[in-house]
Amino acid sequence: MKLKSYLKLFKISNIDFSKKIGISNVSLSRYITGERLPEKSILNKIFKLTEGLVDANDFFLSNSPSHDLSEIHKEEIKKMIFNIREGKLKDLAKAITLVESSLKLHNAQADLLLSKLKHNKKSLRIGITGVPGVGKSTFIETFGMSLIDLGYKVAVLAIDPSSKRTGGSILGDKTRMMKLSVNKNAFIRPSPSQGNLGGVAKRTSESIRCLEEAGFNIIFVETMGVGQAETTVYDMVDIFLVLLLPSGGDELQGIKKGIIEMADVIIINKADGNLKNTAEITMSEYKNAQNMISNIRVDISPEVFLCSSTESTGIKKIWNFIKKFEKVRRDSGSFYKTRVQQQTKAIWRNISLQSQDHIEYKLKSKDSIKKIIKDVEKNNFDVNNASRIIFDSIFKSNS
Ligand SMILES: Nc1nc2c(ncn2[C@@H]2O[C@H](COP(=O)(O)OP(=O)(O)OP(=O)(O)O)[C@@H](O)[C@H]2O)c(=O)[nH]1
Ligand SMILES: [Mg+2]
Repeated sequence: MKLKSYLKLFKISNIDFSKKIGISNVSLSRYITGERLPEKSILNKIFKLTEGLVDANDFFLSNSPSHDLSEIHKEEIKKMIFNIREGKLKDLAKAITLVESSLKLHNAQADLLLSKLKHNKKSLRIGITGVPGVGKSTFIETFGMSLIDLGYKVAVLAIDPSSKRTGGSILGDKTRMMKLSVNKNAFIRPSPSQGNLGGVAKRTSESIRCLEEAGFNIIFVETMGVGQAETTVYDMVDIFLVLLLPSGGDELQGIKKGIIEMADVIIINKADGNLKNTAEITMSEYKNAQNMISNIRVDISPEVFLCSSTESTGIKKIWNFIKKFEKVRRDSGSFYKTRVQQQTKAIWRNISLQSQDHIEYKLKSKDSIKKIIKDVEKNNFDVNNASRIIFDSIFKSNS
């Protein structure tokens, strides 16, 4: 990063910094403005002092990949934020499109947008998982409508990197959530159609922030309970609901091992018609199998409920428990603490994502790297040395 940005970020004055590296304040200012280039020994000192955050390239290369937005683009974002706060859904949709986009300009605009959003401490983020067809969308429709009746604003996002959802995500979600999709207090955004799980997850957490800025106070994140996406969703929500079918154990239902242990609420859905009895048996099985349910949250234990999303039964009890869960965790401080921990996890998730992109798009196409790999293939070079050289070219640092 540029030295100027470093000093600003760490709130270090020019005078203090110049003293630390043993130069005059005037010289430092010249390095910062680019009027002069620091010599090797000074560069070394700056590198060490900033733990590698500021290196020689930051002085010798002009503004690396330009993230500078024109005034028009900045103005556009300002207006967008204003409109989002006014509750204009068109601007909200545009903001989410920016966040989901992979275009460089959009990324820069999204960065600016996200930097201006407040941290919403009042919203409740609810993760919902379960095998395809268990009734997640139908549950969200019924539950969401009852929350709107209570005065909440409800948003729905879906995470599914594979896009193998029944009926295609847009059509599937909107037809399963007919009433919500036309309600002015609801907003449904189907899963971004492509990308790896990490990428989809990053865009989902950023979309959550946009939704909260627009005043949506209940955010549902729907995901299928068969893949790896659940832990990712778990790390971006406040409470995690697992929907089950009225039959057998979770393994029989094809739900991934470990997901039940993550549940804050287990819901046996489709407890209606001739499945009602089976649903009751399934519920008592789960209630009695407390040892199957580990207690991740220290302040409140998970509970099991029956529900029919089509007949709208059991919804109230579930909401009461969710409210209790929220209150207990807010009172104990763990609610917000978990959000903070989730942010830290998100930082590392984003970094590993960017590293993957860097390797994929920048590194693999370099002629020098291609040559090293060819040499390894021809047995002229060993794997260990080759990986070391490539690794060093990513992380050029003494540390
Ligand atoms: N009898 C009964 N049927 C239900 C209930 N909830 C959902 N269904 C039906 O189950 C089918 C699947 O419902 P969805 O809500 O699309 O299920 P989903 O879990 O969102 O499915 P995917 O998004 O494909 O993973 C639909 O035909 C629903 O009408 C319920 O409580 N009772
Ligand atoms: Mg669905």
